[in-house]
Amino acid sequence: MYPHSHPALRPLCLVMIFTPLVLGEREAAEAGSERAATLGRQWDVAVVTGDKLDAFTGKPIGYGSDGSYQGELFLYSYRGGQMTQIPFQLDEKTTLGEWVNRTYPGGTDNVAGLDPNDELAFLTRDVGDKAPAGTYPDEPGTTYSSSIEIEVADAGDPDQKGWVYLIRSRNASYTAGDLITHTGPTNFSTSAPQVRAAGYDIGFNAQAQHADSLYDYLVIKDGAAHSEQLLDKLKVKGEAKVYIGFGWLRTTFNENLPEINITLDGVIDGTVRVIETTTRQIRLELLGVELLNTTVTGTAYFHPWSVSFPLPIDPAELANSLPDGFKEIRVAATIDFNENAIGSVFANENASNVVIDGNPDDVPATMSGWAQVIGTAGRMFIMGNYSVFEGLSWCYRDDSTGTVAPCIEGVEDTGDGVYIGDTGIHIDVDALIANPPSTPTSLTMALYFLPPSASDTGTSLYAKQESGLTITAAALPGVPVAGVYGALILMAGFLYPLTRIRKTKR
Ligand SMILES: [Ca+2]
Ligand SMILES: [Ca+2]
Ligand SMILES: [Ca+2]
Ligand SMILES: [Ca+2]
Repeated sequence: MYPHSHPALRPLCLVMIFTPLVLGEREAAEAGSERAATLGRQWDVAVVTGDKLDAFTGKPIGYGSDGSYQGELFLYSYRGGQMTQIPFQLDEKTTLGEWVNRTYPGGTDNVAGLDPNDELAFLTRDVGDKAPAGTYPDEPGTTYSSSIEIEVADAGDPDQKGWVYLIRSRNASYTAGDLITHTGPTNFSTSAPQVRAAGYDIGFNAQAQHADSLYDYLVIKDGAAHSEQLLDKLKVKGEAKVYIGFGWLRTTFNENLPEINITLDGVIDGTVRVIETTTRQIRLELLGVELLNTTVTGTAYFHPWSVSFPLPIDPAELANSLPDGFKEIRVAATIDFNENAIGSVFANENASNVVIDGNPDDVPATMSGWAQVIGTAGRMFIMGNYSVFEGLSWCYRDDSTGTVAPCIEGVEDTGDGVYIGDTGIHIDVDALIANPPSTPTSLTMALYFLPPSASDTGTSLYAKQESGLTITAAALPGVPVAGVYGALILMAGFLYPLTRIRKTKR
């Protein structure tokens, strides 16, 4: 390593090389005990609404028809003493609260520029240190005018925090990459849409019929390497008592019946999230009589390592909207794997070390806030705000012979016809309606897809989701007037009134 130095001197060379480095680190730690980023969130997307960024209200945040960012606000993280641009996106909502779909079908906000309900999204893993006042990026030829400091803290442990900087520039460009893509199609019946993210690919496989179905394709990625497709499919089973003229009849259904037609209403394909809005037209016919014909609009949020599906369930509203001729409704929504998941291990709050092997297990029906499936192909977590709702229970089936009773008795199983670690929630709609949460809340299910090498567990990830984030923002003073540019600006400031006076005199 040091061919010209005497062997006895080599340790000294090492000391000389490392001393400044060690001192540098110590200085940073001492000077910045409150300034170094400590937020331990690897997998989440943070969202800041425009009302917190009011110093930049009205500033351009638009995207070109090719998806390129055309706005004047850019997001930076301060790390290693430098401002570095990080992946971010700015999504707009209309005054009606509807997403402005810039990818498909394309539209514009009725309030131009940044306004209170527009959203800035970025990755929590990208937060950096607190920057000294007046720190701006050092990019040759790029000028910056002002900055908002955004602090992101773990609401459950406020000592864990980090910062990002939203900085205005008229001539900067977006350089931070794209971590997620919504693949092409806008028609579910003729194509196989997927979301391809840094941590996973999810959607429909090319062979299936899609318009009346649910996802059947999932790959958890580990870096660039793809592992096996893990999903049999997402499934829905249900039962209800239906009044048919002369009395009540128990009927059952799965996701293939009633008739479900999915329409893709809109897509925002950004760099850190994809927002997909769909309408499902649900039609149920029994003995030739149409019993139900309704539409449900849903929005799915795809992030680089997770997907969330907030279901706008207001039990009071649900009670009013149910058709009169229905009662005793139960629904189960589950994720069933294929044989590639065999050997993975399932656990939730009430069961541990449940090996997915196609042999039945004893998993209690007691509700759990989270579940995990961990195997060589990756780590999957299911979690939600289930604890605020009544009437929920856990449903788990592992049985490669197809003989175990389904979560809802008598409902024909879909997909490959066997259960491989089929797991999800069962909702007793009557109990849900009878005991509504004190404030209307969306039932949100989130799925995380992490590489096998991740150390997260259901317990640790769920605790973080439960506590949430506290985000505050503060406008910083403008760029200090300094150097040649400062002199030029000052000169221009003096000359401007003079030129005005001269013109007035003419
Ligand atoms: Ca708006
Ligand atoms: Ca706007
Ligand atoms: Ca994208
Ligand atoms: Ca199956």
